[in-house]
Amino acid sequence: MIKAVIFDLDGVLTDTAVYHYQSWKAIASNFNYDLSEHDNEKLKGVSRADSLRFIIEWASASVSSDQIPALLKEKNDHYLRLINDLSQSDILPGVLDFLNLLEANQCKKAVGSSSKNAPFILEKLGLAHRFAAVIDGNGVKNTKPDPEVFLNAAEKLEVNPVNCLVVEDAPSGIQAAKAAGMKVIGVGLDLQGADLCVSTLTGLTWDQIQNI
Ligand code: B16
Ligand code: MG
Repeated sequence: MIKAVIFDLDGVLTDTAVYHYQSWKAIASNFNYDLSEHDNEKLKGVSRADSLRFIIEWASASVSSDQIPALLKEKNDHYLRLINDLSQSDILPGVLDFLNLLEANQCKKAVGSSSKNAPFILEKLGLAHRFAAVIDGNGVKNTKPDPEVFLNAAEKLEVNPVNCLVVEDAPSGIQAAKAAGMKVIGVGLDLQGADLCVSTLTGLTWDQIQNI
């Protein structure tokens, strides 16, 4: 029985992936590396610091450890400029109806995101008040694919992990949810390991959720 749903943020509640991509592309160009969309897929759900590590490795760049904080700040400043105009109109299709469906069935709701900008983005979207718990990149030691973010959310909601359903768009997040012992809906194509794959949350029913 599903008693709680834990939502990933970027790629599930809103599509900020394109802004992460543009910001990382600018950072990668410092290393003369042309970051492809294929590369960017591998960064979805991955923390800011780990994403930078991947890009440095792909670019075979030599970057000293004291340059890292400035690069992370440059990336985030760029990203924050791009998401400054985010609003309720940027909530992905089906999300509001799905939240209403869960509320009508007394199902608990949380956010489990790798993003340190999650509280800011939820405010911009006007969704912050819809979740009983928000666990994000500020509150975990180990980010996805580690299960910590989802286990913390389940603990905060006081729901056993086996009664939790995660909604994710990234392979790292699906791995994290499975490692937490939870069911997963994958939003997007080719999401291996998800119990159910959908292109959007539109039209999902309470029965479907319970029979995942
Ligand atoms: P930030 P999610 C993840 O959010 C993004 O998918 C990933 O691309 C990003 O690098 C990560 O958050 C960290 O984000 O730089 O804002 O702290 O998909 O787990 O909600
Ligand atoms: Mg995501």
